[in-house]
Amino acid sequence: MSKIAFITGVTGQDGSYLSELLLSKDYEVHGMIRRQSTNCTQRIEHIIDNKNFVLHYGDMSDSHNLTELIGKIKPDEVYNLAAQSHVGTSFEVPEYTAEVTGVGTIKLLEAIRQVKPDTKFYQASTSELFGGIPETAPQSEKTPFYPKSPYGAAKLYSYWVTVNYREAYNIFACNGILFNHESPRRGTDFVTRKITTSIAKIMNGTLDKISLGNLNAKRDWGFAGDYVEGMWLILQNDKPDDFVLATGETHTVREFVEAAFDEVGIKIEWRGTGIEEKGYCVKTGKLLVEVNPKFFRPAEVDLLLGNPSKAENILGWKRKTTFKDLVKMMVAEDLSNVKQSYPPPRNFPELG
Ligand code: NAP
Ligand code: G4F
Repeated sequence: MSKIAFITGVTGQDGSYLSELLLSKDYEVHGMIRRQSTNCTQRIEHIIDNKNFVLHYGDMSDSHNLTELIGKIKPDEVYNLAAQSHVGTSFEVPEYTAEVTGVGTIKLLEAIRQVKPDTKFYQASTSELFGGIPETAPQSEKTPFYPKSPYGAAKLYSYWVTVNYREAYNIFACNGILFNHESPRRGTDFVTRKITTSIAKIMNGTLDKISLGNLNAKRDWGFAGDYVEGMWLILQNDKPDDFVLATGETHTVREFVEAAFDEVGIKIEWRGTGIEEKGYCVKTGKLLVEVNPKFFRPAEVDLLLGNPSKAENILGWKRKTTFKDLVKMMVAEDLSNVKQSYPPPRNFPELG
């Protein structure tokens, strides 16, 4: 009998990679999608006709719908990936973020408790829980939490209700505390993909320069494809537990910019400081990167650097993709997207 998985957030970056992974392991994969007026299935288009892949309409704000889906699907494993996942946007829609990214989790856990309590539950927790306090780096499962955004605070609630349902009701409920993971499928309003899509447009002649916020922020960036394997391993462990998944390496946004331009043969020279800092092409002197304070956040997470030792020792998980290979993969894919389509794809990095 193949196992049955239910994924919320199946149309997102991680949902698409996780679906592929589980289908390759002969799972029957059920995914929840939101009804939208435009197509939201871009990332799963290639698997939508797979006979073991089933989509259901739903929303994290609708507890009746979640309860009905758990009853109908009777999943062995639930992966709760749905969220308003953009940290900057969470300052603009804090209440909505709390509702979906926070309270949505307890709606799903309650559905499991009431309808099918032997379901294994994975919660997409995040390094944003740590708040990037420099003295605490590298951050592990033992590092105290200090979220710095409505998103982080909503995820903190979800983290604790996951632990609580494990302790109170004996549900196999686990947190994956994942550090930033990226890919060619990353939303274009996150900084890495904003940089790589913008570089593709610059090379195509349809954009002059990239406007960014805080260039000094440091992130522990890995490849999403590696991280979904970790999610699956967390639910295959012999007991429910919480795990950090990270690379153990950190880079500034500035370093990501340099590495991405390097892939198209452009060396960046930085001049000026603070909001006057600008990046120029060493060869031509052309202005390619500027700072725009509109992308600063009301509170910032300065430094994320994870310690994945527990996952490495207990689950045998390890990231495979290096920082350089991740950047290479993302730039190459965006360059080929721009070449393939005319007019160039419309995305909205200016909102990120
Ligand atoms: P993503 O690309 O933004 O995907 C989010 C998913 O959630 C999308 O499928 C979205 O659907 C869905 N969603 C949003 N609001 C919803 C609602 N009200 N009801 C149902 N579905 C809803 O995020 P991701 O990068 O794949 O991340 C997956 C999860 O891991 C998220 O919970 C995120 O917070 C967490 N996380 C991510 C990272 C990272 O670096 N990527 C690190 C740690 C934790 P639409 O397509 O319809 O918008
Ligand atoms: O790419 P970001 O928007 O990702 P952030 O805030 O780290 O959050 C992501 O990772 C979390 C895990 O740690 C997830 F939980 C969360 O769901 C999401 O996937 O920003 C990264 C850094 C920030 O410090 C931001 O201030 O880049 C800085 N940044 C500088 N300029 C920018 C920009 N971020 C964005 N989005 N856009 C900019 O123009």
